[in-house]
Amino acid sequence: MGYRVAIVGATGNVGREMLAILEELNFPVDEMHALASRKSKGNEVSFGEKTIRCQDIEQFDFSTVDLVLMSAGGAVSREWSEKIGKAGPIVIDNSSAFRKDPDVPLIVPEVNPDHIKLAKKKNIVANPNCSTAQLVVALKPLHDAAKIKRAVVSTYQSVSGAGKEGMDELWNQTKAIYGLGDATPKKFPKQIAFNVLPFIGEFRDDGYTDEEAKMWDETHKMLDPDIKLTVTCVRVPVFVGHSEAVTLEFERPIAVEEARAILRDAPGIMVIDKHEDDGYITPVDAAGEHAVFVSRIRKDPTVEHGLNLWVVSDNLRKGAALNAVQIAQLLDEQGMLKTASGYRTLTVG
Ligand code: 11C
Repeated sequence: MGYRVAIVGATGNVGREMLAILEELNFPVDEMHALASRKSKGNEVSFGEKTIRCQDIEQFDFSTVDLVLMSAGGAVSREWSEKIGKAGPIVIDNSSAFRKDPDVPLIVPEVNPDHIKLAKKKNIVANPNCSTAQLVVALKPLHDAAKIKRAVVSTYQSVSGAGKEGMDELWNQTKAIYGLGDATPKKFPKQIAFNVLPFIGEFRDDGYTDEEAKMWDETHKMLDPDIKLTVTCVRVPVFVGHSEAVTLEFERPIAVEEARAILRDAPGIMVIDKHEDDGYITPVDAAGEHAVFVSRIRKDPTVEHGLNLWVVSDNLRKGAALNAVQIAQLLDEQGMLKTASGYRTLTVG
């Protein structure tokens, strides 16, 4: 017996990945519904061998499903997620709408699976921002080992973080710059092709962007509010895969070899760290993969107990769709998801 699942935003970059990953990981699905706004109604998406036609969210009866994966942006989540939760199913929400809500758990299963019980409060679980998800997977085992006091993070974020329109803009501008069309920026505030933009999201009054603030707010909620974290988020002309240069200062000594061994043993992490041409990871290598990759592990000699890392992951997968499906698996393991005929057997205590 499997679950009746609906995906809101099924035609977007992340919605399509959610469908693919539910299938790849054999998540027990009995019924799949693809939902979208009225303008995408009737569009088709694939789920395994099946083709599913998108239904209008306004016309859908959410009391007929067990699990809803939301990935249609903050405005749709703010309008719908609480209503859907009250109708019965558990909502895994990929937007920023509920991440700071104290009654909603924000979950990366490798980091804070114990927070999942809070999902009962509103029937909503929040999925973190892509750049935070990969960061906390890498920080958690090192924090457990030597307690991180301060982290300095610079991101190199791909255009797919800004959705299909972001990918189209990089593609079209790249062609246009070679004389095949209009290179005027539309999705991004400045030209992204052959360029680097030190700005993602919206400016706040303090000069940081909301993307930067999400990274410290979410890290504090999931991992430890005492970690001092400062961030610069940068958009780069890469289609898929976010990269992060991470500088860490620890309370206790931690050697490079020890950190490498800890990361190698940690869930969800793949260490690729050799001092040779092919001994590090790039976003092109990480695209389509499930792991958070860590390379370039080095001592930072400018502080007492410091390390530098390079962290890369597929932002559409671990940064969004994969993490959402892993949350669904966690809810299933914890016996927190109902099927049409009651709760499935508990598989984990
Ligand atoms: C980006 N990280 O790369 C953003 C996209 O809060 O879920 C994800 C925004 C979010 O543009």
